[in-house]
Amino acid sequence: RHLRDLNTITVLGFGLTGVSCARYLLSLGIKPIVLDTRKQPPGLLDAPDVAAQCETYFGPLQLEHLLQSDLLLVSPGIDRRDTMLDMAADAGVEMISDIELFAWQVKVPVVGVTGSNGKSTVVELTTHILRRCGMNAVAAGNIGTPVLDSLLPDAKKADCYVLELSSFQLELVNSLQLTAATILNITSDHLDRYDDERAYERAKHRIYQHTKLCIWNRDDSKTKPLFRRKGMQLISFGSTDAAKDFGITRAKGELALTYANEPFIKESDLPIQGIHNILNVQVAIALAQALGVTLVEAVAGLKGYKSLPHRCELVGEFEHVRWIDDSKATNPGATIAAIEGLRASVKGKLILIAGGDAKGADLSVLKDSLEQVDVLITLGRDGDKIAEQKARSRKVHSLNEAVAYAAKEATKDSVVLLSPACASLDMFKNYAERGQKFREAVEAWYALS
Ligand code: UMA
Ligand code: ADP
Repeated sequence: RHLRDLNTITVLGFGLTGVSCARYLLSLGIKPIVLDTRKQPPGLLDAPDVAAQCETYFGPLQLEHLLQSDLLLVSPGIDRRDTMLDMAADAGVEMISDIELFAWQVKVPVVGVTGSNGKSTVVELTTHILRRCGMNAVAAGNIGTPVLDSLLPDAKKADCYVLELSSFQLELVNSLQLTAATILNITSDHLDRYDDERAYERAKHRIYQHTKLCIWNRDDSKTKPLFRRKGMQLISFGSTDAAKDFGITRAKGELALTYANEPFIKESDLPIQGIHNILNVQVAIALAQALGVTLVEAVAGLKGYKSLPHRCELVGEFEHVRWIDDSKATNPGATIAAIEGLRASVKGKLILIAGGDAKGADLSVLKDSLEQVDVLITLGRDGDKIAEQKARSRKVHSLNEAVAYAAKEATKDSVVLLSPACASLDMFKNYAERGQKFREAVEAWYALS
């Protein structure tokens, strides 16, 4: 595609993605129009130099700005169902995400990761393996670095990309050619942005459109490609053993990962623990193999990987109580994985702190897992809906209050788990701030008591 042939390119949204789109276009000598519904979008503060070089309109959208565009680059935070966007689409304005523009321009192999949970872990782990195998792999996308930043003239040279792709980004992708891609799992999330679960699933499945090797989860049949296009290959992963694919075997009381029924590494030798992380490792190895690394090299490449913060991260052990920050659990699926993964190793009580903005999710799916929790503490906008799933619970209004109550309830060898099953935006800037405030509250409690 020749971007220079288009008269007017409009960037919709001026957050991380919008800034990167505008900066990339400017680097090609194209001056875009930039719109954002917010009067003071973050890009104004973060990239005043970029704003100064573009034609900008901030505040309520105006249809005429959309209609005069030949191409609209839509940020993921913008709801595609917006009436004004519908009208522009009906009028023939082409709409794409930054990922699609990246797909038009990229020259090296790309692998992609989507799913309700585990995306960032798999992207980081795959990138770690590839780098240890000597490749200049670059991680980008929903993980936090917009993809177009990685194509700027002064960006680090990449010989392959590992992309984290959200359902929002995939909605407006049509020609992304992936060497390999995975949908890790599909559980309820983002129902504030989709008419129903099916619409969310369909957005995720767009990742397989032009993918050579689709890596799907045998434990979650929703992840299997719905169509098999010519030349498409499939490989699966999962928690059972499998003849041709990745699996798990249980021998002498210990779990081991298998490929084609052959064990190749024990769980205790992995850098991250828990069944959900074993699945994440299987996928990272499969993605690395698709980019030319052998199984033996990929396994060696796992060494030295450090898990990301706020994903079942140990804050500390104080007076025989372990405090775990799983603030990144922003949907019920992640919280279920944390409870199931931890329960067996907790000798005392398992105390859960949950609640926040549920984004329209059905929280009743938590019911069975909450049976395994000894004390439930709820907070935030949808905390009461979680409390309804268990006979007894304690409602609090802040993380400080939650920590104080948990500390009083905790007995020797208990675990206090912050795994909210909800987004943080009702009370915090983001999940990272929520995790940090939790850590500070725990440290302050033990400093004072
Ligand atoms: N917004 C407006 N008006 C606008 C544009 C945006 O009100 O005109 C609001 C949105 O409703 C949203 C917020 O601004 O609440 C941010 O939206 P954005 O599109 O400007 O977001 P970016 O700053 O570009 O960040 C996005 C991803 N955010 C979202 O999809 C909401 C980031 O993922 C991603 O790291 C970044 O692009 C780079 O690719 C974050 C995220 O929360 C981590 N993703 C969701 C998730 O993981 O669950 C999908
Ligand atoms: P994402 O980028 O999809 O949000 P992360 O790797 O950041 O995924 O992890 C988010 C949450 O999901 C954390 O609470 C983590 O413990 C949990 N998690 C990680 N991998 C999986 C998995 N394969 N299945 C279910 N939950 C997972």
